[in-house]
Amino acid sequence: MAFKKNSAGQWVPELPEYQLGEAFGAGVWNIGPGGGRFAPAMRPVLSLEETLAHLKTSGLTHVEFHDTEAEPADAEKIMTAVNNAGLKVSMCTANLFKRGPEFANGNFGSEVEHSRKESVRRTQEYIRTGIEIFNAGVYVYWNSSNGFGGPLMVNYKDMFQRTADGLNEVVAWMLKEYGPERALPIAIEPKPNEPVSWGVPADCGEALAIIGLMEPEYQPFVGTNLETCHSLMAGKRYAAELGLAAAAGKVFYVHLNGGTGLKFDEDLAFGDNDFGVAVETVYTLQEVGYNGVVAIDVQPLNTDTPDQQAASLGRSIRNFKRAQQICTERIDAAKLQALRSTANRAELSEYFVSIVSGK
Ligand code: 3MF
Ligand code: MG
Repeated sequence: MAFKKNSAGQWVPELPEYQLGEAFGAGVWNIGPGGGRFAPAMRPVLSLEETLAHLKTSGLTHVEFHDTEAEPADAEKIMTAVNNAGLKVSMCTANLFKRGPEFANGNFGSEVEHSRKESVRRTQEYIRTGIEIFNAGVYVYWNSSNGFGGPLMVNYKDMFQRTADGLNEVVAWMLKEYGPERALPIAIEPKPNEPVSWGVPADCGEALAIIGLMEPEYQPFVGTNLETCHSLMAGKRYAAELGLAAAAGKVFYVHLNGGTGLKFDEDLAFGDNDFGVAVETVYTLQEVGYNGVVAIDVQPLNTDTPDQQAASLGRSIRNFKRAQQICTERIDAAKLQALRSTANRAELSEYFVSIVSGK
């Protein structure tokens, strides 16, 4: 994508423009055999073409790749398959977590110089792929193993600054190689833990703080990609995190899914377990004026059969559209604002439940 200067002469991202709910994206990793440390694979491995076909028939318009699913050297060939499937690439992201031991101890913020250098190199390489081959909308930096595992394992002050410095180095390179007009918006995806005990940045606030530690000239090129479950894991309300990022002009992308409380990263379908969160999320996306791709980051349920490979994705989209219809048909913005101004929480709760329940 690109950046343009606003009337105040500041660089702002030219994000893909859609009607909210017109464009949905998902990573190829959202479909597949499943399985992990505590469950076996439940479904057959699919080819790229089969995966893309499942995405398309589930209502997706865009696809996301890690550089481990779409290596730079294979990107041209893969982009042909994406075009043949009638999809576009909304996001690309270097896998700085499941590639090798070099990232076991973090990435941009690591105490290990080789890890920092390799993180920057992999990120630059995939931003190049995203600009030159995928024509991606954004690049996402998920903190993943960046953080610390226990007492005094890192110099805390340096870790935060190093994470900002890694982003400085990537943005400086990107602007030199492509200029602002071709630069790819970089969205930080914060997560408080997993795979590391304390992830950095843990939430939206820390992501914005790290952007604030960057060189001022590079800050406009970095924003956020907030994920529902990650906010839940951080003990935050997702819609409030969206509001914070929006107040800073930093909602570059979103990852929606669902969870059942302060637990692990469940990556459940959006709206499945707390439809009220879905309604509040959609209304807040409307309130902050988000009109980019709505990306879904979910995992199949371990009971999903081979023909239910993309069931969580399709249900997430249907739940988003259900929530959107409720927002359109049942929320009177003026009445809600009037209730907010009275700070009458009983009335506000009554109104919200009447909206969600339709009663
Ligand atoms: C981890 C995630 C990741 C990131 C992905 C893109 C596998 O909890 O959510 O999904 O979204 O790596 O950065
Ligand atoms: Mg995610």
